[in-house]
Amino acid sequence: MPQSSSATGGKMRKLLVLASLILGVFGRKTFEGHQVLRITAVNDVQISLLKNLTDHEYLELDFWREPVHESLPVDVHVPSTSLHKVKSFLKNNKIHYEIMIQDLQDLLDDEHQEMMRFRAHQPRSTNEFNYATYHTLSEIYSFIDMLVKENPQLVSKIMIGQSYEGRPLNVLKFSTGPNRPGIWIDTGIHSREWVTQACGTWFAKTIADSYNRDPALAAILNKFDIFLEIVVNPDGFQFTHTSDRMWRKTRKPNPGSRCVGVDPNRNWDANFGGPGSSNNPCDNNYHGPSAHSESEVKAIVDFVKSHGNLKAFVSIHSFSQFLLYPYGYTTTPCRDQAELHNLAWKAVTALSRPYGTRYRFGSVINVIYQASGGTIDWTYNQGIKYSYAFELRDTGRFGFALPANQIVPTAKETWLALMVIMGHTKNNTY
Ligand code: 0X9
Ligand code: ZN
Repeated sequence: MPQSSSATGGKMRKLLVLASLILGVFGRKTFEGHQVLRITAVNDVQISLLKNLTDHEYLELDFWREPVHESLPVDVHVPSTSLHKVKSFLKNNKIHYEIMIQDLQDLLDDEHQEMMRFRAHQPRSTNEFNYATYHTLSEIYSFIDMLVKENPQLVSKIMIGQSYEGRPLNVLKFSTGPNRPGIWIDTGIHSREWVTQACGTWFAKTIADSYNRDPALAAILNKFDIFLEIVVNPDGFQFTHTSDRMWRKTRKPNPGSRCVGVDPNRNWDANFGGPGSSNNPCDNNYHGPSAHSESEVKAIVDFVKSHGNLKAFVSIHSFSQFLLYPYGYTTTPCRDQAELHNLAWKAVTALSRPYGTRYRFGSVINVIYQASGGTIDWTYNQGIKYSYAFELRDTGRFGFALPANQIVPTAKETWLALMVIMGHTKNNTY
């Protein structure tokens, strides 16, 4: 009896190992017991201690907001296996921290359940589409097709390229006449920033519906085409749904490394490879082997160049509640800093109106940190004056796991800021 039970035990163990291997390959990564800590450093010494933490790869730390200087809190997602080590390190160095997210998996379970509640219902039109929940990639692709079908005079779909894994890179074009200058808006370049793709769908619907209702939007659309790419990084987005909700980068393998993916917001030819980007393929800020190495980035580069007449370029991220303009790679102010600053102030003022949401604004390097190879630095240097990046809600309570009930309010307030930027672009383009 004991013998056979231990034999069964051995088999069981083998089965368990096999199951966990299969789960490792095909399953969804769990974040059970993972916490997000908010660390407040009070001086340079503590900041550099925190920066050193990033070198310890075995800790598998995922910085949601990186250590830069004392004025900004550091948010770090810590796996359960590293929690004890990280907390003792902080205590030993008298660095203050608080727990922002007790158990990341609890939040993601809520998010998943909320998505499942609506799963049974397949929308037959963009009116039936639920803007207040998160959607899968295929749901967003169907949404795009429905919107085009419903508004053939106004909306069309352009495929500007293919992702590394072969998915279409779809851009919605809103146009009321030929040969117009263009305004570009993108969401989802970082795949885990789910509120951005969700806002992208809301913006698309709003543009399609408001052309006949909102004179301010009609005035913009009578002069400009609007291009909207809702899922810039579809491979990453798909991966956040199937395997790792916290995936940020592209999904291209890196030869010679076990780590996959490039940070598409470090991959642009604007001081490519400079400070504020990493040459380590395992890093979340890995710049990639060369500028525009990622087909998702190259597709936009080719589009911008071949269009040749984009007047505004707005790239939407989350989180932190910032409105940013160039530069990220240098402290040298950009030529249009005064105008961009003023316009940003007007935009965040409009944004605060419905819910009182407060944004900081300024250049990337001043407001956040030095970042090389970023989108808007490249577009600005291409001559697109109104180049902006948003970091949407929130300021860290939920971070990338923003509850779905905040999607529509976030979209509504952001839309007001976008209208200010687009209106100004219209009034100042000749
Ligand atoms: O690090 C980044 O890429 C951005 N923050 S995020 O948490 N969304 O990843 C900040 C850089 C902002 N600069 C540009 N968007 N160009
Ligand atoms: Zn981002």
